[in-house]
Amino acid sequence: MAVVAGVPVKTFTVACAAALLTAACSGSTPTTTAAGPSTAPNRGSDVGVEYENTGTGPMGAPTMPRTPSVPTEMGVKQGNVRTFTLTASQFTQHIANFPLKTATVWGYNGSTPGPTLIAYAGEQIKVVVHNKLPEPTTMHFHGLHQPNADDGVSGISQPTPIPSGGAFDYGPFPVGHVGTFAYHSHFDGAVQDDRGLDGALIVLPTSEHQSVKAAVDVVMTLQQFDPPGEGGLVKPFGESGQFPFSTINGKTGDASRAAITIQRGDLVRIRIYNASNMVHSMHLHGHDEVLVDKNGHAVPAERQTTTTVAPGDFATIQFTADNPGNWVFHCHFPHHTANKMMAGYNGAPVGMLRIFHYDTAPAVPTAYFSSAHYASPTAMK
Ligand SMILES: [Cu+2]
Repeated sequence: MAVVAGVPVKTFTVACAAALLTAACSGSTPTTTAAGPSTAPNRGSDVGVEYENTGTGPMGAPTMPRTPSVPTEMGVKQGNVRTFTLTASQFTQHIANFPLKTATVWGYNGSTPGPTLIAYAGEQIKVVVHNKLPEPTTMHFHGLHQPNADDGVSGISQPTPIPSGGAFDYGPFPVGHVGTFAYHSHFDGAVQDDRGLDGALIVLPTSEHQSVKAAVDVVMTLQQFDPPGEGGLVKPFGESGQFPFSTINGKTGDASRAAITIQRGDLVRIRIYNASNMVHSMHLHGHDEVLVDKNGHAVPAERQTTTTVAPGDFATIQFTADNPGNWVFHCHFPHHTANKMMAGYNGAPVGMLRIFHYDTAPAVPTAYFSSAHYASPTAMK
């Protein structure tokens, strides 16, 4: 049983039983009469000056980010409020090709990471979370400047977590400045986060200088899992301490089914969110990767060969596509590129890796995206 600030929070199992009908508990049911837009101070309301003031020339719409293997969710816009609905539950997901294919995970709307939420600077967001997990949960908005009551820390800013079967409305609150952010559970995190309750949240500018507009904008959430066997429920940290399956967007490289196609001359943007327990060192072959943004704020452009991303960090890197071919982008810890830890699985050579494929280059061998990869004597190992 989880205990937060001395309070055994798992005792709340039914939404607002009569004995629990307190103001805090009433907030655990779906509401249609939520308070109006927050007037709380919001340090993030300096709507994205960094991005919007970078570059020169005409302004235009930004490129819509895409998250390979993961849905994009724009929510429903009414007035200035964009409402997202997320359901936390347990399900089976294709995470790898070898030596197992599926694992039982926790996520949102049937995906781990959950859908990438897209909002625009200047908007307010509201997130309705339904809990279909077997235990309580909460949602925290990571990197945003939400009001304290919407921070989702069980037992502190959210006295009563969302009970199993319940729901909770977070916001509306100002989404703040442009950048790459995230959402994740803040209840029993060493279980819930490690089972997959996380996702990316992107705040776009309404317009940006076209000279800095990316032709391709991809979101990559880094995760690691320890399934006990085919289809099994992934182990939380306390049971495991080992995370032998290193993934991007919930899949090993081969399980992603497709390379990311780019064209010569493209400016390619990669938004990285590290939702795992470990540092990753993300490396692109054949190009300089340029760090342009850390944790939602632009940084002086820095050319580098690897980008170190700590747990909970965001980093945005870019590269100019000037070297046609099929190029891998991967964590440079060898046991994360492959799937191997001190204990657990051994022999799954493709982990936290994706391929950028120029449209003029030979196709990536189809065997790479299937179990046949492992039988090939020339496969990457
Ligand atoms: Cu790594």
